[in-house]
Amino acid sequence: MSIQWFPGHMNVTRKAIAERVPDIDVVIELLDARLPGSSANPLLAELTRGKPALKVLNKQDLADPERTRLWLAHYQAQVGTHAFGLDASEPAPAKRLIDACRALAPNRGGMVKPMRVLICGIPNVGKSTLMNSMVGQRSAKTGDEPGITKVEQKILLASDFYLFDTPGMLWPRVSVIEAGYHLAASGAIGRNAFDEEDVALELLARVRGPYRDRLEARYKLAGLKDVKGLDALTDSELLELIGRKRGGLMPGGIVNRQKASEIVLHDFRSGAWGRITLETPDEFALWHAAGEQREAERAARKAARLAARSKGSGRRADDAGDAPDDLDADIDDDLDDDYGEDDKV
Ligand SMILES: Nc1nc2c(ncn2[C@@H]2O[C@H](COP(=O)(O)OP(=O)(O)OP(=O)(O)O)[C@@H](O)[C@H]2O)c(=O)[nH]1
Ligand SMILES: [Mg+2]
Repeated sequence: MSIQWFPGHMNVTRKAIAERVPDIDVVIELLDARLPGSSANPLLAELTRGKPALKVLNKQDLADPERTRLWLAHYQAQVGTHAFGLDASEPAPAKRLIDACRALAPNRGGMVKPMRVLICGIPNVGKSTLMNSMVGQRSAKTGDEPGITKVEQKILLASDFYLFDTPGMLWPRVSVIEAGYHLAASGAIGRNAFDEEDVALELLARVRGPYRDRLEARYKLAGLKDVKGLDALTDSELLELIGRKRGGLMPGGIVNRQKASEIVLHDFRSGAWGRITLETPDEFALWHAAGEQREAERAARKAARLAARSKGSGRRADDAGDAPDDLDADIDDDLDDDYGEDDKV
């Protein structure tokens, strides 16, 4: 099942960014250093195409330094892309960022041609925190949940330098399934739009290989006598064990899987497992290719269905205005693709 979250206010943000972009000199896209590939918004890439851009891997303090190096090298190798790691809550690196903006748009500056910088990225990635640290004061509201910033905010950094903070935005179809889980795990997706247990299980599956020692240390799993070895546990059994260890028990000794899942998500988000990154550039490239393939197959299925239907009714496949039964079939098809046959309601 894939996780999707594109509520109406994000569509409003999309339009607002599209309107603002012509007047922008540099775009700063904040990525989450724990999930750089998954947090790169393809919709933003489209909206800001052609503008000098800086990719900032934020929350670096929570990410695996080794993997951050891989991602920075990956982005630096791309023509026209400038990337660097940052911990948005620290004031010092803000100066680096301001200098980088000035270098990208050297013809801007002074009262007549002030620099205009747009800060954008997924919800909860730290846009407002970064803006505050660049300005050197708490101008924008921040908070540890997605959707804190509701409307674009313009702030004067210096008399010749404006910053625009934008509300977090995702994209309508997250075709990389792993990306949906990683976004949910990071706190970028509204809590009603995903199942915590699904996400916790996927998260455990992702980290138990490369970061096994962290899980063992956090939940004191090494050398347990009463359970089979950690490697022999399924993800579901591992979740139960964590619930048991962390007091997630209900009467009768049954593990409260919801509570166990919340513990797992909280521990990841707060950095209690140590510095972890969920994906490498190579892994993400494979997931991305699989996502593209799925999208292509989906588009082909839809085209074939429309062609068959228009043949039956004598209408052209690209006729505008589907009949109600066509619409139902389209929605059914989307549900099958997004949620699988079994999950359809
Ligand atoms: N550890 C860590 N936490 C950070 C960093 N940057 C931001 N945060 C925290 O992440 C949370 C979200 O920060 P915001 O600045 O509100 O994020 P935003 O991108 O503006 O979020 P929306 O406006 O909801 O889209 C807050 O709890 C911040 O304190 C960072 O570099 N490291
Ligand atoms: Mg914000």
